[in-house]
Amino acid sequence: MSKFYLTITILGESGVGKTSFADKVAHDTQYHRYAPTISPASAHMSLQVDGDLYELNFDDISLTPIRVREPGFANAIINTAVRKSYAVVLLYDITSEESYRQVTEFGWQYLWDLRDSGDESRTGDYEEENQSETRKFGCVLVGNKVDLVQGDNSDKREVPKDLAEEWASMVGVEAFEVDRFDRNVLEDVLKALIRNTNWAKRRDEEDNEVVRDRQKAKEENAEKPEEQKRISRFPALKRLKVVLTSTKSKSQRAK
Ligand SMILES: Nc1nc2c(ncn2[C@@H]2O[C@H](COP(=O)(O)OP(=O)(O)OP(=O)(O)O)[C@@H](O)[C@H]2O)c(=O)[nH]1
Ligand SMILES: [Mg+2]
Repeated sequence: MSKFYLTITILGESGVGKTSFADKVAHDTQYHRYAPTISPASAHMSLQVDGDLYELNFDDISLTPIRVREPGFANAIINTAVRKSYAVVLLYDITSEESYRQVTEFGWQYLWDLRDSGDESRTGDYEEENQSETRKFGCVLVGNKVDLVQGDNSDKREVPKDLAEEWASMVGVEAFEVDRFDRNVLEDVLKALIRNTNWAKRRDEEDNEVVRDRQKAKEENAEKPEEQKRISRFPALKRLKVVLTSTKSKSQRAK
């Protein structure tokens, strides 16, 4: 069994239940009183997935102060944490359409903008580092507080389940609905996230391999004499050269 370290970023508007999610799944505790998190809060847990052991660390990060550019908010630290993250939970509250819209529009854009602008390598928490060209990440879309729309309270739902599922499948992630009372469902979310993260990491490795191969070919090519360079740029030239040489020697023999 291999052991991996992974930091999971929980991203969403203030009050959607980021801290509650991490506390419930990591410590099986629930806080009923709302205490806004003022800096990235952390929780830890171990989870076995597909025969491997994952040591998980949670960073919960509120989108609201980033979005409204709250004065004094440590954006540089947050940006670096988000840019380096391999695994992201996009969390919204299913009783708040606004929280869904912000996380799927502003939050999604924010994640990709950081990757497009980031020039530093992500160190992540995976054991094998050196991911200088990595930019993909694992992700799940999670609607929280499903307990609030049960039975007679169904009219409190502001985000239809199929709307979220449609968006999720459009961007290639899985969608879930959870609440802070059912820890098993939260674990299922994490397992799906870890699998998606491993998939993203494999795609990154393949991309990196292509980049390395191209670089190697370029370097090798730079050392070759001019004629060989032309041939390696246009492999058809090599075949043509063989044909011409054999035609030439045939016609010489015929003479
Ligand atoms: N009914 C219900 N309430 C929840 C659930 N999850 C969180 N809450 C409540 O929602 C409020 C906000 O939860 P937090 O976990 O503090 O939210 P947060 O996203 O960490 O908020 P910030 O730290 O301000 O960004 C608290 O009153 C929680 O008790 C849930 O699944 N169901
Ligand atoms: Mg919080």
